[in-house]
Amino acid sequence: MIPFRFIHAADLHLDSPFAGMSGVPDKLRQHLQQSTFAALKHLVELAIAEQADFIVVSGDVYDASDSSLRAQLRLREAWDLLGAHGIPVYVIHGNHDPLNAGRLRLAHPEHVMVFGSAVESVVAQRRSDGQPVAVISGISYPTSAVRENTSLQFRRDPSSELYHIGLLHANVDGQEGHDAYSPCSLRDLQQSGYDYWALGHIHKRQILHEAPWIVYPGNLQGRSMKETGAKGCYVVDVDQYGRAELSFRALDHVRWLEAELSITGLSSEEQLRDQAEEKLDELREQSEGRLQIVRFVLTGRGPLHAMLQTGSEGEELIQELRRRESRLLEIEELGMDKVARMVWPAGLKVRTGFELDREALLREDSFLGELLRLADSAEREEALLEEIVGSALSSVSDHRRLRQLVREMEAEDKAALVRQAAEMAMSLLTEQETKGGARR
Ligand SMILES: [Mn+2]
Repeated sequence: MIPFRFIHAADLHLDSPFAGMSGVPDKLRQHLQQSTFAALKHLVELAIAEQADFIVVSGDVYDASDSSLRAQLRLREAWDLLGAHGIPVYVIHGNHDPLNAGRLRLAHPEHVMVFGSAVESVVAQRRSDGQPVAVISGISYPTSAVRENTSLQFRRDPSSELYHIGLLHANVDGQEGHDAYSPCSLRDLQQSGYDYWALGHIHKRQILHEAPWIVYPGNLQGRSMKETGAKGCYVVDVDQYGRAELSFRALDHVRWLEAELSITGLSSEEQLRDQAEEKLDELREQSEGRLQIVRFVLTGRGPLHAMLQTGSEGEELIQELRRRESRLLEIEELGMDKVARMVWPAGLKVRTGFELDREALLREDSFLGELLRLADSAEREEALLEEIVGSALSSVSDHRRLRQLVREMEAEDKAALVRQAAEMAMSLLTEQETKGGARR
């Protein structure tokens, strides 16, 4: 086999509207609305820099079937730039941008192959010498809802020694949160004889199987709090033995994330605000030039818990933090970069608990009291600590590396584990009792 390199991307959702973001400054909204285009630009730049032999795009190029002219023109611009660098693109359409969509039919440049509504196969070449390296097969959605298992239509060419790549926009094994379009099982794909399934549709990045590779790269740009973390594509290197190596590359222009903030040990709202501001500044340091949108998840237990139950206090905190972030927009010296330096607080999730009287619980004649007393003793008696940690971690003893890690743990680390477990048990058990009604 001849070594080659390709890029696998999916779910570009170009020109996503980002509706429903309330209280966002105009500049930030514009930045958001540009984000899917910026991510596409990053994809093109990456392909050029990495000298990829080709790119595969596994559906949902556009966000809406009546995609804007703007989206089509920007895509064309990106394809043209790739064409100028001699990089072919293989594309399928998905449920968001089916073939029957009412968009204008811009002719595709020659180096862009768009698959039709029945499985087609083409041979891709290595750019440096034109040698054939892979068979690429794909199928597009003719309409927005495909209910049959189209993966069964893919057939490996038995006479071909080339690496086989299948492009499919599908829900494998009925993953939640996405329509069950083009439903198929992992087994269907494993048994197909294909070497790499370039999937799209599920926006969460995941490698379902290695050799054959069954891969969702996730979408190129997160679009809401449901799509947190780094978003991008995979660069895939196939070596002379047909072994692939995948490397994820972040391409997102805006990043959505959740940040945990503990109220344990805090006694005033002012302290909570200070902690939140510190967290925002910490995130800003790691921004790498990306606008970040963050939702705080408040955890821990303490006096602030009761205050946070009213709802309005949390909302006021968020407003206060937004006001502080908005001030960045007024600093002229930052120029165009100021939006990218923002860490916008999108909201608050309250997962806190009321303060517990640990001392009283320790004296209590109950399961929880017994459990806390045991945890406390374990901190003082090494043999007991070893016994508890040993039995709790027995399930990892089959794994050589994990077993080694457990063996290397200091007594202090083990005690911390037991302490954490006791805290967690305390939270879970008391919460259950509170939900269930009367607490004795
Ligand atoms: Mn999609």
